[in-house]
Amino acid sequence: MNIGIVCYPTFGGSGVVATELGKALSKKGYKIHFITYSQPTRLDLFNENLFYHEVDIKSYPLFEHAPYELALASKMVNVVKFEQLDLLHVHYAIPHASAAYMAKQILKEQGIHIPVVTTLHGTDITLVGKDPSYEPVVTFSINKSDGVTAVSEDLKKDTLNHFDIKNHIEVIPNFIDLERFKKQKKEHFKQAICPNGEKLLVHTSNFRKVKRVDDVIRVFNEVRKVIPAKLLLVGDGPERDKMERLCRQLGTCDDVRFLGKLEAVEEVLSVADLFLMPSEKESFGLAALEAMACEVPLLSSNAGGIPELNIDGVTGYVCEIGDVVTMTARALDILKDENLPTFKKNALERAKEFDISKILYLYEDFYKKTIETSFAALAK
Ligand code: GMT
Repeated sequence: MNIGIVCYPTFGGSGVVATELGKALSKKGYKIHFITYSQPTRLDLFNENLFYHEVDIKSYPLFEHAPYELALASKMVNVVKFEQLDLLHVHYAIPHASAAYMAKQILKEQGIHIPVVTTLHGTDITLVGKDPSYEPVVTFSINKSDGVTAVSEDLKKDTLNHFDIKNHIEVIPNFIDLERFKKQKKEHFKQAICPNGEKLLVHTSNFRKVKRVDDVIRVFNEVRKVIPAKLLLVGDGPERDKMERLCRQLGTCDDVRFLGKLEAVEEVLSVADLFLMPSEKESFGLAALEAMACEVPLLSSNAGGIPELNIDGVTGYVCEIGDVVTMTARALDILKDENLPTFKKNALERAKEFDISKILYLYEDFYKKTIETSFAALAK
């Protein structure tokens, strides 16, 4: 099968899921064509089944905003036509689903039928998509997709609650490559960061407001008043400066390190004792799953789909969004020497349930079903 994958090529979760999915499918013999505006960050593997088509967004002094959606739709048309694709799988509704609809209509005029699968990832629904400036197009393009998936039951529910959706939405959760994300022997690294046996707390995100990184820092500040601890913050984004100021204000700078964007995040996770995800919104929480695969328990909020991943009292704790006091108490409970090994073991066991080998076939089945039903509908 020849499949086109469209995604944001950046560090974001949707791009990671799309890229890892494409890589895994290519290893099984599918021909995968990535259609993105730059090389996806996680596209670190090359084989005879992987292809990359760059979307060339031409600008012109007249345009205040370069028309990405048009360049993408045109590229999709050409790739479908010349590479004889069987399916387009677009990740993130805005504007990928609507660009796919336009490409589909252009191809129809040329006698080519291309089934489109849209995967909803979170903010395309819970934040941006709901906004009146996008909502009509999002609703339309979800309804016009031949197949729709969402990464958690909660995201499916949210989509059905906020948009007038006629299509079935299949839930296919995020997945993890346990070959890559596993605890590595990095004791020298731990020794360098925690020379006196301090407990190590880690947070990774794109430092957007919804991630509530300030809660991470506040919880850490309370934890270190009780036990010796260090905090590593991985990633970068709009809130970073503010977070640095908060650390200075709280006097935690000596115990907090901002590491910026990292490719090999699994190396940091390998030495962590606790992962913090206090997000305001989170459709799934892929970053937390990556931590759990490296045997790191999770202290999280109860936002969105996180409780579908983090089992309260087993793999970590789930707390109300913004409840820093309870989060601190729960963090201290996990970090107790008598509790930590069990939480770590449970986190890994839970992560194994999302192993890519268990999720990949759900996408394969969904592709086959979507192609069949869309051609059957065409024949009617
Ligand atoms: O978390 C982000 O801001 C990035 C965002 C994205 O679209 O790249 O991540 C979303 O998709 C991930 C992969 O499906 C999910 O694991 C994240 O939970 C989801 N983020 C939000 O819902 C905020």
